[in-house]
Amino acid sequence: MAQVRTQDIVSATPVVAANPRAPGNGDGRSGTAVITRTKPRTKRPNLYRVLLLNDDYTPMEFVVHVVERFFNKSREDATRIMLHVHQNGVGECGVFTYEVAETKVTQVMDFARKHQHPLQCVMEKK
Ligand code: TYC
Repeated sequence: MAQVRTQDIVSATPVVAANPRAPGNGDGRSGTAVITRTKPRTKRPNLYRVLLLNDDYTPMEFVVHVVERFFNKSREDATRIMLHVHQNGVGECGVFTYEVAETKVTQVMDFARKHQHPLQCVMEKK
């Protein structure tokens, strides 16, 4: 039996309730025990790419601004991403958990609509 380290106990799910009818021994405790799972079970979140789609009308400078503003990219990285989308039709701005990706898409779409540009932003499960 491997040593139990408290930092490995990631779930308090009882997996065994030992000997529930054990007689009391006068110590005031019930005579039951709960064994918790000790195997580290890390579960990775599902990840989503946030993509920009090319169109013929949104100004390049607007797209660069969007990538800087909502994806925290430098002007140089934002320009590279914009040019990649312009030349390839689609490009990745970042990879996020579901709720963060959804928020980015909504922010970009709202901002584009407010400025009357047809820019499209979508998310795609990795
Ligand atoms: N194709 C656009 C233009 O020539 C620029 C552009 C780039 C638009 C990226 C959208 O996601 C986009 N003005």
